Amino acid sequence: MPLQLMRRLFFVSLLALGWCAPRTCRAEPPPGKEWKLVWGDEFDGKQLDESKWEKVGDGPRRKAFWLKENAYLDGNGHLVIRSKKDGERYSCGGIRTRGKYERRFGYFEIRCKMPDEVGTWAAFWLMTPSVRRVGDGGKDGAEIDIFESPWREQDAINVAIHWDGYGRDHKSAAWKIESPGVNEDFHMFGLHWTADEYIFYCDGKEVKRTDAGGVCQVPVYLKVTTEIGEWAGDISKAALPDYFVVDYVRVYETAD
Ligand SMILES: [Ca+2]
Repeated sequence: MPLQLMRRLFFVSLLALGWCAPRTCRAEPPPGKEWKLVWGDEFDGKQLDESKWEKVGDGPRRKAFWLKENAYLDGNGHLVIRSKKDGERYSCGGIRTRGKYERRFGYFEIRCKMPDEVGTWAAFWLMTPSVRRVGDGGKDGAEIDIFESPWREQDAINVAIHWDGYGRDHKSAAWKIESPGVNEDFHMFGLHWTADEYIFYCDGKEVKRTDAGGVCQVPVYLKVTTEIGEWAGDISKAALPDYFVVDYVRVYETAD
């Protein structure tokens, strides 16, 4: 068979299997509803849009630091969150919409590529100060982890809900979700949050449905971060700098 024909057959079969190029692969919100894009950031341009986001830091975070300088755009349509070591100090960073964009309910999605090294975990999460209110479960405020990725050497992510603070009364529900290939290339992680339940998605596929804690009924802000901590393994074994790369964050609501 001529080489050209073989190549063509190869790509045709990839298309038949649903393969698409990383930059052009676009998820849609869950089927069965009419969705409207109401907020988002494609991270185009050279400067982070600070009308939408605030950089976290500068300050200690767990045993490392969050520094503003570690969150920046690469000029090619991506947010980059860097983890690095200066002398003995490890740092990483992130962005959040606190005081700039807060909402309840809807479909929240990120498309991103994990860091390469052990010791850092990437996350897309929703947060509100009222997560600290004890009583009334998570209805009066919850931390909703759309995905956390502490496992460089396992094909899995974590999804979780936390409520009633982080002290004596802290409660949480978490699930380890098997996700083949999650540490390679770009992937989409989504949450459909209604008044009655949370539905988590990975690459457009439902992976968890829950109302743990009682579903949060108050507005939250969005956070995209990297953290350094033992949960993610031993940072001293990491080749730094390392990068968490985000293609977009989008929020949809039902048209009705
Ligand atoms: Ca509560």
